[in-house]
Amino acid sequence: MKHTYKFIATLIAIINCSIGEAQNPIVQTKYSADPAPMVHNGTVYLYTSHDEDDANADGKGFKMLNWSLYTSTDMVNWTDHGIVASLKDFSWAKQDNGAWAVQCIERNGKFYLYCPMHGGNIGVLVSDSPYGPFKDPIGKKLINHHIWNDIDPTPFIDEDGQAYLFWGNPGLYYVKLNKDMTSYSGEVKQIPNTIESFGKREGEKNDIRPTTYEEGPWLYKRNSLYYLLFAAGPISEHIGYSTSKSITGPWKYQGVVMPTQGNSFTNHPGVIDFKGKSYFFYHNAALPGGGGFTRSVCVEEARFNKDGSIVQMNMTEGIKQSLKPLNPYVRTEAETISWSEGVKSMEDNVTGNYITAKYNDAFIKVKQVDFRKGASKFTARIGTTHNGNVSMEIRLDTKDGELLGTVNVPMAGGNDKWALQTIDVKKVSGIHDLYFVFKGEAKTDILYFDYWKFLK
Ligand code: FUB
Repeated sequence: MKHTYKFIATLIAIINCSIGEAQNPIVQTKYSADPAPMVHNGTVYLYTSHDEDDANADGKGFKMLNWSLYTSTDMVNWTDHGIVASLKDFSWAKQDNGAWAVQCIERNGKFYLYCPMHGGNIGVLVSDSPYGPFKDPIGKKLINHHIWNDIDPTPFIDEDGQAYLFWGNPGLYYVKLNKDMTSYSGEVKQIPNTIESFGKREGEKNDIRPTTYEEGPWLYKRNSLYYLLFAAGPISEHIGYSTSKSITGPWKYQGVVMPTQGNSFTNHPGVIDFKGKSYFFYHNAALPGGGGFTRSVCVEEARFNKDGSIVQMNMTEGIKQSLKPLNPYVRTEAETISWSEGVKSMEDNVTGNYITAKYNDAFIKVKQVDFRKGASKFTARIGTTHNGNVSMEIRLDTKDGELLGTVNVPMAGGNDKWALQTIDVKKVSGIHDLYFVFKGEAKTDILYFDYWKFLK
């Protein structure tokens, strides 16, 4: 009963608290962890693991059943594509827990998702699309080296076409993947866990973990130099890194990328180059109700010194400037969000992904929308199960900013029955942050919102 109260209190905290309109964490509509960004055709695909809302309610720590996907083309607005893979995709895996840090990589038009199942080794899924559906092509474990240590796989394809898979806690292991990406040649090798390679561990003497290397390896290459970022100990983790002229080492420890911050006992790195900048992803416990088992992914712009070393970063409010203003004259999913409060993401087989507003005045913000010469109409696919007095206000620049119009939300039915509502709006032009503010007196699920679009 005590746990039930704690769970309910956490849920209330999640949906009622405001932590200010930052850009971090990237996802506010559910907990997310272990960011694994991938750049493909001008879009960032951010795969994450997913901490369930009631994780640790039973005192058993992580509760992780599936993996999610978010995308962005501007680095400030992220579209939720929901759950793209889960333990259920592996017929041979234990189904009750353990969907830890995943990573996706593309090769010859196919997308390979390397999935650790804690206490069950590592499997691989493949799809023709980064959005899935993902299928298990081999029907068995890909890596079966050590039942507990086989976690946090990170794939990497070098310029000569050789692919590698690194992984592991407390040791760092690797194999050379074959061109099919679903098998490997040769033995599993271990990167020697030396102080030269990973730095001396501070604090307690730890024979199993003599260095700062803990888990969460991430491979990245820049100007012919290989970088290995990793979650570093002692707990609570910070992010450290090493470099090498060869992917198989020897690696040289280079120091701290991000110190211990953010109230989660884990952290987890991911690095990409995108549209001329570099970005560093990580996680913390910043959302209301957040903690070591209820984490949230964040991103910072990464900078390098002239000698190639990484400029150390702190956890901040995040990326403020969009890389490309959003076009409001094409259909935009309601789950494309730069910031939200009181909103939960939903998905089903009929509608796909959509959002629900949990209380009066819940809102979403879409950053840097370019209305150009002007919009005069607005249309939304929306609905509610409540009769009367449910509406959505469209406002500019702040949650209480200029009111462009109000959509009355009809009682369309449930979240599988929708209405397409079109209204006249006040003439608007130029670039603005756009707010949708949800109004209604119901105790929960005030309305459902699928997509929107402005008309000139
Ligand atoms: O999310 C579960 C585990 O926590 C990951 O596999 C580790 O990297 C740590 O973030």
